[in-house]
Amino acid sequence: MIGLPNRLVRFAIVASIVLTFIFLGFTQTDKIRQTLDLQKSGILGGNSEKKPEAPHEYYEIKTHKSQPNTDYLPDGRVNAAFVTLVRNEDLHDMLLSIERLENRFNKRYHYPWVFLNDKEFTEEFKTAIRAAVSGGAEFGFVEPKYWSIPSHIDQDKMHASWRDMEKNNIIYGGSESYRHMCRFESGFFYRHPLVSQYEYYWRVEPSVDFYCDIDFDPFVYMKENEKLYAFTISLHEYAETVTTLWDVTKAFVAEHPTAIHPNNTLEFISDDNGQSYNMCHFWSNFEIASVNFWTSEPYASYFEYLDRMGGFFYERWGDAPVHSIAAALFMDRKHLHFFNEIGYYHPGITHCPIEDEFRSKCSCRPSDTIDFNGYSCNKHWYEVMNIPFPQNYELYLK
Ligand SMILES: Nc1nc2c(ncn2[C@@H]2O[C@H](COP(=O)(O)OP(=O)(O)O)[C@@H](O)[C@H]2O)c(=O)[nH]1
Ligand SMILES: *[C@@H]1O[C@H](CO)[C@@H](O)[C@H](O)[C@H]1NC(C)=O
Ligand SMILES: [Mg+2]
Repeated sequence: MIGLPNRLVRFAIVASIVLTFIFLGFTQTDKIRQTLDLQKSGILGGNSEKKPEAPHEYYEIKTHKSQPNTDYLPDGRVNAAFVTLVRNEDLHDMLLSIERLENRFNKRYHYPWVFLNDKEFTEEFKTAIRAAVSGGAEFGFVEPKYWSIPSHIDQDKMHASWRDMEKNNIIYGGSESYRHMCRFESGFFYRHPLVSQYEYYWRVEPSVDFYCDIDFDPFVYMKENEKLYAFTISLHEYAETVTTLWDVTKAFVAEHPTAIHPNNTLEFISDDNGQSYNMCHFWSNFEIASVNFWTSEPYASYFEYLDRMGGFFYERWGDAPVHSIAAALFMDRKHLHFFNEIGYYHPGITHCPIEDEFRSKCSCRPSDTIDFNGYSCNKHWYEVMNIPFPQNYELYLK
Protein backbone atom coordinates (compact mmCIF):
# COMPACT_ATOMS: atom_id res chain seq x y z
CA MET A 1 0.00 0.00 0.00
CA ILE A 2 2.84 2.45 0.77
CA GLY A 3 4.89 1.29 -2.25
CA LEU A 4 2.78 2.93 -4.92
CA PRO A 5 2.67 6.54 -3.63
CA ASN A 6 6.38 6.26 -2.77
CA ARG A 7 7.22 5.30 -6.32
CA LEU A 8 5.06 8.14 -7.58
CA VAL A 9 6.79 10.65 -5.32
CA ARG A 10 10.21 9.37 -6.37
CA PHE A 11 9.20 9.57 -10.02
CA ALA A 12 7.93 13.11 -9.54
CA ILE A 13 11.16 14.21 -7.85
CA VAL A 14 13.40 12.64 -10.48
CA ALA A 15 11.26 14.03 -13.30
CA SER A 16 11.30 17.57 -11.93
CA ILE A 17 15.07 17.45 -11.45
CA VAL A 18 15.52 16.27 -15.04
CA LEU A 19 13.10 18.92 -16.35
CA THR A 20 14.85 21.66 -14.38
CA PHE A 21 18.19 20.67 -15.91
CA ILE A 22 16.71 20.63 -19.39
CA PHE A 23 15.12 24.03 -18.82
CA LEU A 24 18.30 25.57 -17.38
CA GLY A 25 20.25 24.11 -20.28
CA PHE A 26 17.92 25.74 -22.79
CA THR A 27 17.90 29.16 -21.19
CA GLN A 28 21.67 28.99 -20.80
CA THR A 29 22.34 28.18 -24.48
CA ASP A 30 19.79 30.78 -25.46
CA LYS A 31 21.58 33.40 -23.36
CA ILE A 32 24.95 32.42 -24.77
CA ARG A 33 23.65 32.52 -28.33
CA GLN A 34 22.09 35.95 -27.80
CA THR A 35 25.32 37.26 -26.34
CA LEU A 36 27.32 35.88 -29.24
CA ASP A 37 24.94 37.53 -31.73
CA LEU A 38 25.29 40.84 -29.95
CA GLN A 39 29.05 40.52 -29.75
CA LYS A 40 29.25 39.79 -33.46
CA SER A 41 27.36 42.95 -34.21
CA GLY A 42 29.82 44.78 -31.99
CA ILE A 43 27.20 46.31 -29.73
CA LEU A 44 27.80 44.52 -26.47
CA GLY A 45 31.56 44.22 -26.64
CA GLY A 46 33.82 41.43 -27.79
CA ASN A 47 35.84 41.27 -30.95
CA SER A 48 34.52 41.66 -34.44
CA GLU A 49 36.32 40.36 -37.49
CA LYS A 50 35.25 43.16 -39.80
CA LYS A 51 37.28 46.36 -39.65
CA PRO A 52 35.52 49.38 -41.06
CA GLU A 53 37.33 52.03 -43.01
CA ALA A 54 38.87 54.32 -40.39
CA PRO A 55 37.53 57.88 -40.53
CA HIS A 56 41.00 59.22 -39.94
CA GLU A 57 40.15 62.83 -39.32
CA TYR A 58 38.02 62.05 -36.26
CA TYR A 59 38.69 60.63 -32.80
CA GLU A 60 39.52 56.99 -33.24
CA ILE A 61 36.56 54.63 -33.14
CA LYS A 62 37.70 51.94 -30.76
CA THR A 63 34.83 49.49 -31.09
CA HIS A 64 36.41 46.97 -33.27
CA LYS A 65 39.15 46.30 -30.83
CA SER A 66 38.25 44.41 -27.70
CA GLN A 67 36.11 46.44 -25.32
CA PRO A 68 37.48 46.44 -21.81
CA ASN A 69 34.86 49.05 -20.87
CA THR A 70 32.10 46.46 -20.38
CA ASP A 71 33.20 44.96 -17.04
CA TYR A 72 31.24 45.76 -13.87
CA LEU A 73 33.21 47.70 -11.27
CA PRO A 74 34.41 45.71 -8.26
CA ASP A 75 31.60 47.28 -6.16
CA GLY A 76 28.89 46.11 -8.58
CA ARG A 77 28.26 49.44 -10.24
CA VAL A 78 28.40 49.78 -14.00
CA ASN A 79 31.33 51.43 -15.75
CA ALA A 80 29.33 54.56 -16.44
CA ALA A 81 29.29 58.34 -16.09
CA PHE A 82 27.16 61.41 -16.58
CA VAL A 83 28.18 63.33 -19.69
CA THR A 84 27.53 67.03 -20.18
CA LEU A 85 28.47 69.38 -22.99
CA VAL A 86 28.43 72.85 -21.50
CA ARG A 87 29.75 76.41 -21.73
CA ASN A 88 31.53 78.22 -18.93
CA GLU A 89 28.74 80.76 -18.77
CA ASP A 90 26.23 77.98 -18.02
CA LEU A 91 27.91 77.21 -14.70
CA HIS A 92 25.00 78.15 -12.48
CA ASP A 93 22.39 76.43 -14.62
CA MET A 94 24.64 73.40 -14.52
CA LEU A 95 24.96 73.53 -10.75
CA LEU A 96 21.16 73.39 -10.54
CA SER A 97 21.04 70.21 -12.65
CA ILE A 98 23.82 68.65 -10.59
CA GLU A 99 22.22 69.48 -7.26
CA ARG A 100 18.91 67.97 -8.37
CA LEU A 101 20.37 64.78 -9.81
CA GLU A 102 22.71 64.31 -6.85
CA ASN A 103 19.77 64.73 -4.51
CA ARG A 104 17.43 62.34 -6.32
CA PHE A 105 20.00 59.73 -7.27
CA ASN A 106 23.71 60.19 -7.27
CA LYS A 107 24.33 61.02 -3.61
CA ARG A 108 23.73 57.27 -3.08
CA TYR A 109 25.66 56.00 -6.13
CA HIS A 110 28.50 58.48 -6.75
CA TYR A 111 28.90 58.01 -10.47
CA PRO A 112 31.53 60.31 -12.00
CA TRP A 113 30.74 63.19 -14.33
CA VAL A 114 32.40 64.17 -17.61
CA PHE A 115 32.16 67.76 -18.80
CA LEU A 116 33.05 68.71 -22.37
CA ASN A 117 33.48 72.14 -23.88
CA ASP A 118 34.67 73.63 -27.15
CA LYS A 119 36.47 76.28 -25.03
CA GLU A 120 38.82 75.60 -22.12
CA PHE A 121 36.92 75.37 -18.85
CA THR A 122 37.77 78.16 -16.44
CA GLU A 123 39.20 77.46 -12.99
CA GLU A 124 36.06 79.01 -11.52
CA PHE A 125 33.90 76.51 -13.42
CA LYS A 126 35.98 73.51 -12.43
CA THR A 127 36.23 74.48 -8.78
CA ALA A 128 32.51 75.04 -8.37
CA ILE A 129 31.61 71.84 -10.21
CA ARG A 130 34.08 69.71 -8.26
CA ALA A 131 32.50 70.91 -5.04
CA ALA A 132 29.01 69.98 -6.27
CA VAL A 133 29.47 66.44 -7.60
CA SER A 134 29.74 63.39 -5.36
CA GLY A 135 31.52 61.05 -7.76
CA GLY A 136 34.34 63.17 -9.14
CA ALA A 137 34.48 65.28 -12.29
CA GLU A 138 36.60 65.19 -15.42
CA PHE A 139 36.91 68.09 -17.83
CA GLY A 140 37.54 67.61 -21.53
CA PHE A 141 38.31 69.91 -24.40
CA VAL A 142 36.60 69.51 -27.75
CA GLU A 143 39.21 70.15 -30.40
CA PRO A 144 38.35 72.65 -33.15
CA LYS A 145 38.26 69.96 -35.83
CA TYR A 146 35.15 68.52 -34.13
CA TRP A 147 33.58 71.95 -33.81
CA SER A 148 34.07 73.52 -37.21
CA ILE A 149 32.58 73.51 -40.68
CA PRO A 150 34.13 70.69 -42.74
CA SER A 151 35.86 71.66 -46.01
CA HIS A 152 33.35 69.79 -48.19
CA ILE A 153 30.53 72.15 -47.14
CA ASP A 154 29.54 74.80 -49.70
CA GLN A 155 29.43 77.83 -47.44
CA ASP A 156 27.42 80.06 -49.80
CA LYS A 157 24.70 77.46 -50.01
CA MET A 158 24.91 77.00 -46.24
CA HIS A 159 24.56 80.71 -45.41
CA ALA A 160 21.67 81.11 -47.86
CA SER A 161 19.87 78.29 -46.07
CA TRP A 162 20.56 79.80 -42.62
CA ARG A 163 19.08 83.10 -43.79
CA ASP A 164 15.97 81.30 -45.05
CA MET A 165 15.53 79.37 -41.85
CA GLU A 166 15.97 82.50 -39.78
CA LYS A 167 13.40 84.32 -41.91
CA ASN A 168 10.99 81.44 -41.30
CA ASN A 169 11.53 81.73 -37.53
CA ILE A 170 12.91 78.23 -37.21
CA ILE A 171 14.37 77.87 -33.76
CA TYR A 172 18.21 78.13 -33.88
CA GLY A 173 17.73 78.43 -37.67
CA GLY A 174 20.62 80.89 -38.08
CA SER A 175 22.90 79.56 -35.36
CA GLU A 176 26.29 78.13 -36.21
CA SER A 177 27.17 76.99 -32.68
CA TYR A 178 23.89 75.10 -32.31
CA ARG A 179 24.77 73.16 -35.46
CA HIS A 180 28.23 72.31 -34.10
CA MET A 181 26.51 71.13 -30.93
CA CYS A 182 24.07 68.90 -32.84
CA ARG A 183 26.84 67.45 -34.99
CA PHE A 184 29.08 66.88 -31.98
CA GLU A 185 26.29 65.14 -30.06
CA SER A 186 25.52 63.06 -33.16
CA GLY A 187 28.98 61.94 -34.09
CA PHE A 188 31.75 62.88 -31.72
CA PHE A 189 30.95 63.01 -28.01
CA TYR A 190 31.22 59.23 -27.59
CA ARG A 191 34.63 59.17 -29.23
CA HIS A 192 36.14 61.62 -26.79
CA PRO A 193 38.64 59.61 -24.74
CA LEU A 194 37.02 60.76 -21.48
CA VAL A 195 33.70 59.29 -22.66
CA SER A 196 34.78 56.22 -24.64
CA GLN A 197 36.32 54.66 -21.55
CA TYR A 198 32.79 54.11 -20.21
CA GLU A 199 30.27 51.48 -21.21
CA TYR A 200 27.18 53.61 -20.49
CA TYR A 201 26.55 57.34 -20.20
CA TRP A 202 23.72 59.48 -18.91
CA ARG A 203 23.41 62.77 -20.76
CA VAL A 204 22.59 65.76 -18.59
CA GLU A 205 22.07 69.38 -19.63
CA PRO A 206 22.05 72.63 -17.65
CA SER A 207 18.71 73.70 -16.10
CA VAL A 208 17.10 70.28 -16.04
CA ASP A 209 15.26 68.82 -13.07
CA PHE A 210 14.56 65.37 -11.71
CA TYR A 211 11.27 65.01 -9.88
CA CYS A 212 11.33 61.50 -8.47
CA ASP A 213 13.55 59.60 -6.08
CA ILE A 214 15.57 57.21 -8.18
CA ASP A 215 16.18 54.49 -5.62
CA PHE A 216 17.60 51.99 -8.09
CA ASP A 217 20.60 52.18 -10.38
CA PRO A 218 19.43 52.86 -13.96
CA PHE A 219 22.85 51.89 -15.31
CA VAL A 220 22.60 48.47 -13.65
CA TYR A 221 19.05 48.16 -14.96
CA MET A 222 20.30 48.90 -18.47
CA LYS A 223 23.11 46.40 -18.34
CA GLU A 224 21.19 43.59 -16.65
CA ASN A 225 18.32 43.90 -19.10
CA GLU A 226 20.48 44.30 -22.21
CA LYS A 227 19.15 47.81 -22.77
CA LEU A 228 21.20 50.06 -25.02
CA TYR A 229 19.11 53.22 -25.31
CA ALA A 230 16.67 54.74 -22.83
CA PHE A 231 14.57 57.91 -22.82
CA THR A 232 11.92 59.70 -20.78
CA ILE A 233 10.39 62.04 -23.36
CA SER A 234 9.57 61.56 -27.04
CA LEU A 235 8.37 64.34 -29.31
CA HIS A 236 7.70 65.34 -32.90
CA GLU A 237 10.60 67.16 -34.58
CA TYR A 238 10.20 70.44 -36.49
CA ALA A 239 10.01 69.09 -40.04
CA GLU A 240 11.84 72.12 -41.48
CA THR A 241 15.02 71.17 -39.63
CA VAL A 242 15.26 67.67 -41.16
CA THR A 243 13.92 68.17 -44.69
CA THR A 244 16.14 65.56 -46.36
CA LEU A 245 17.19 63.47 -43.35
CA TRP A 246 14.83 60.62 -44.17
CA ASP A 247 15.78 60.50 -47.86
CA VAL A 248 19.45 60.45 -46.91
CA THR A 249 18.72 57.69 -44.40
CA LYS A 250 16.96 55.65 -47.06
CA ALA A 251 19.94 56.13 -49.39
CA PHE A 252 22.26 54.94 -46.61
CA VAL A 253 20.08 51.88 -46.00
CA ALA A 254 20.04 51.08 -49.72
CA GLU A 255 23.84 50.93 -49.58
CA HIS A 256 23.88 49.11 -46.22
CA PRO A 257 20.82 46.84 -46.24
CA THR A 258 22.17 44.70 -43.41
CA ALA A 259 22.17 47.76 -41.13
CA ILE A 260 18.44 47.28 -40.51
CA HIS A 261 17.77 45.00 -37.58
CA PRO A 262 15.06 42.42 -38.27
CA ASN A 263 13.41 43.24 -34.92
CA ASN A 264 13.58 47.02 -35.43
CA THR A 265 11.13 49.74 -34.35
CA LEU A 266 10.46 51.28 -37.75
CA GLU A 267 6.77 51.72 -36.84
CA PHE A 268 7.76 54.19 -34.16
CA ILE A 269 9.40 56.56 -36.65
CA SER A 270 7.33 55.91 -39.77
CA ASP A 271 3.58 55.60 -40.28
CA ASP A 272 3.86 54.29 -43.86
CA ASN A 273 6.32 51.45 -43.52
CA GLY A 274 9.36 53.59 -44.15
CA GLN A 275 8.29 55.82 -47.02
CA SER A 276 8.37 58.88 -44.82
CA TYR A 277 9.53 59.96 -41.38
CA ASN A 278 6.75 60.78 -38.91
CA MET A 279 9.07 63.12 -36.92
CA CYS A 280 8.93 61.03 -33.73
CA HIS A 281 12.17 61.13 -31.80
CA PHE A 282 13.49 60.51 -28.32
CA TRP A 283 14.33 63.84 -26.71
CA SER A 284 18.07 63.41 -26.45
CA ASN A 285 18.82 66.03 -23.80
CA PHE A 286 18.05 63.06 -21.54
CA GLU A 287 19.67 59.83 -22.64
CA ILE A 288 20.94 56.80 -20.80
CA ALA A 289 22.66 54.74 -23.44
CA SER A 290 25.46 52.49 -24.52
CA VAL A 291 28.64 54.23 -25.66
CA ASN A 292 29.50 51.20 -27.76
CA PHE A 293 26.34 51.37 -29.85
CA TRP A 294 27.50 54.68 -31.31
CA THR A 295 31.06 53.54 -31.86
CA SER A 296 29.89 50.33 -33.56
CA GLU A 297 28.73 49.56 -37.05
CA PRO A 298 26.34 50.44 -38.50
CA TYR A 299 26.09 53.74 -36.57
CA ALA A 300 29.68 54.73 -37.29
CA SER A 301 29.06 54.45 -41.05
CA TYR A 302 25.66 56.12 -40.71
CA PHE A 303 27.15 59.19 -39.09
CA GLU A 304 29.93 59.42 -41.69
CA TYR A 305 27.28 59.19 -44.39
CA LEU A 306 25.09 61.90 -42.86
CA ASP A 307 28.09 64.12 -42.29
CA ARG A 308 29.19 63.82 -45.92
CA MET A 309 25.68 64.82 -47.05
CA GLY A 310 26.04 68.04 -45.09
CA GLY A 311 22.59 68.29 -43.51
CA PHE A 312 24.01 69.29 -40.13
CA PHE A 313 24.95 72.55 -41.88
CA TYR A 314 22.64 72.95 -44.90
CA GLU A 315 19.67 72.07 -42.74
CA ARG A 316 19.73 71.81 -38.96
CA TRP A 317 19.67 68.10 -38.28
CA GLY A 318 19.36 67.53 -34.55
CA ASP A 319 21.16 64.80 -32.68
CA ALA A 320 17.77 63.72 -31.34
CA PRO A 321 16.27 62.59 -34.67
CA VAL A 322 19.64 61.20 -35.77
CA HIS A 323 20.06 59.10 -32.60
CA SER A 324 16.41 58.07 -32.67
CA ILE A 325 16.35 56.96 -36.28
CA ALA A 326 19.50 54.93 -35.69
CA ALA A 327 18.18 53.36 -32.49
CA ALA A 328 14.86 52.52 -34.13
CA LEU A 329 16.35 51.02 -37.29
CA PHE A 330 19.66 49.46 -36.25
CA MET A 331 18.77 48.05 -32.84
CA ASP A 332 16.71 45.12 -31.78
CA ARG A 333 13.68 46.78 -30.20
CA LYS A 334 14.29 44.86 -27.01
CA HIS A 335 17.30 47.12 -26.37
CA LEU A 336 15.11 50.25 -26.15
CA HIS A 337 13.66 51.44 -22.88
CA PHE A 338 11.27 54.08 -21.59
CA PHE A 339 12.16 55.19 -18.03
CA ASN A 340 8.66 56.19 -16.98
CA GLU A 341 9.72 56.33 -13.32
CA ILE A 342 12.29 59.07 -13.94
CA GLY A 343 10.31 62.30 -13.64
CA TYR A 344 12.20 64.84 -15.74
CA TYR A 345 12.09 68.45 -16.77
CA HIS A 346 14.02 70.25 -19.49
CA PRO A 347 13.02 73.89 -20.02
CA GLY A 348 9.68 73.80 -21.77
CA ILE A 349 8.68 70.19 -21.22
CA THR A 350 7.97 67.85 -18.32
CA HIS A 351 7.66 64.12 -18.04
CA CYS A 352 5.79 63.18 -14.87
CA PRO A 353 4.73 59.58 -14.28
CA ILE A 354 0.97 59.72 -13.73
CA GLU A 355 0.41 56.41 -11.94
CA ASP A 356 -0.72 56.68 -8.30
CA GLU A 357 2.26 54.70 -7.05
CA PHE A 358 4.55 57.63 -7.92
CA ARG A 359 2.78 60.26 -5.85
CA SER A 360 4.85 59.45 -2.78
CA LYS A 361 8.12 59.45 -4.76
CA CYS A 362 7.77 62.42 -7.09
CA SER A 363 7.24 66.14 -6.61
CA CYS A 364 5.85 66.81 -10.09
CA ARG A 365 2.22 67.45 -10.99
CA PRO A 366 0.84 64.64 -13.19
CA SER A 367 -1.20 67.12 -15.22
CA ASP A 368 2.09 68.76 -16.30
CA THR A 369 3.21 65.66 -18.15
CA ILE A 370 3.70 65.90 -21.91
CA ASP A 371 3.12 62.16 -22.33
CA PHE A 372 -0.50 62.23 -23.50
CA ASN A 373 -0.30 65.53 -25.30
CA GLY A 374 -0.35 65.68 -29.10
CA TYR A 375 3.27 66.94 -29.24
CA SER A 376 4.44 63.76 -27.58
CA CYS A 377 5.08 60.43 -29.32
CA ASN A 378 4.58 58.60 -26.06
CA LYS A 379 1.15 57.16 -26.91
CA HIS A 380 2.55 55.96 -30.20
CA TRP A 381 5.39 54.34 -28.28
CA TYR A 382 2.94 52.47 -26.04
CA GLU A 383 1.04 51.27 -29.10
CA VAL A 384 4.08 50.18 -31.08
CA MET A 385 5.59 48.36 -28.11
CA ASN A 386 2.26 46.88 -26.96
CA ILE A 387 2.58 48.50 -23.56
CA PRO A 388 -0.80 49.00 -21.85
CA PHE A 389 -1.70 52.66 -21.32
CA PRO A 390 -1.64 53.74 -17.67
CA GLN A 391 -4.97 53.82 -15.90
CA ASN A 392 -6.74 57.18 -16.19
CA TYR A 393 -4.44 58.40 -18.97
CA GLU A 394 -7.54 59.93 -20.56
CA LEU A 395 -7.44 62.60 -17.86
CA TYR A 396 -4.14 63.82 -19.32
CA LEU A 397 -5.00 63.93 -23.03
CA LYS A 398 -4.44 67.41 -24.38
N1 LIG B 1 30.41 74.04 -24.88
C1 LIG B 1 29.29 74.35 -25.52
N2 LIG B 1 28.15 73.72 -25.20
C2 LIG B 1 27.02 74.05 -25.86
C3 LIG B 1 26.99 75.04 -26.87
N3 LIG B 1 25.74 75.15 -27.34
C4 LIG B 1 25.00 74.27 -26.63
N4 LIG B 1 25.77 73.60 -25.74
C5 LIG B 1 25.35 72.51 -24.83
O1 LIG B 1 24.65 71.58 -25.64
C6 LIG B 1 23.48 71.15 -25.00
C7 LIG B 1 22.25 71.58 -25.81
O2 LIG B 1 22.19 72.96 -25.88
P1 LIG B 1 20.92 73.79 -25.43
O3 LIG B 1 21.28 75.23 -25.55
O4 LIG B 1 20.43 73.29 -24.11
O5 LIG B 1 19.91 73.43 -26.61
P2 LIG B 1 18.34 73.04 -26.52
O6 LIG B 1 18.18 72.18 -25.30
O7 LIG B 1 18.10 72.30 -27.79
O8 LIG B 1 17.61 74.33 -26.45
C8 LIG B 1 23.52 71.72 -23.60
O9 LIG B 1 24.16 70.77 -22.76
C9 LIG B 1 24.38 72.95 -23.75
O10 LIG B 1 25.06 73.23 -22.55
C10 LIG B 1 28.23 75.70 -27.20
O11 LIG B 1 28.31 76.54 -28.08
N5 LIG B 1 29.35 75.31 -26.50
C1 LIG C 1 11.98 41.65 -30.44
O1 LIG C 1 11.71 42.59 -29.43
C2 LIG C 1 10.70 42.19 -28.54
C3 LIG C 1 10.25 43.39 -27.73
O2 LIG C 1 11.18 43.87 -26.84
C4 LIG C 1 11.25 41.03 -27.71
O3 LIG C 1 10.32 40.64 -26.73
C5 LIG C 1 11.56 39.89 -28.65
O4 LIG C 1 12.21 38.87 -27.94
C6 LIG C 1 12.44 40.34 -29.83
N1 LIG C 1 12.41 39.33 -30.84
C7 LIG C 1 13.45 38.58 -31.15
C8 LIG C 1 13.26 37.63 -32.27
O5 LIG C 1 14.51 38.64 -30.54
MG1 LIG D 1 18.88 72.20 -23.44
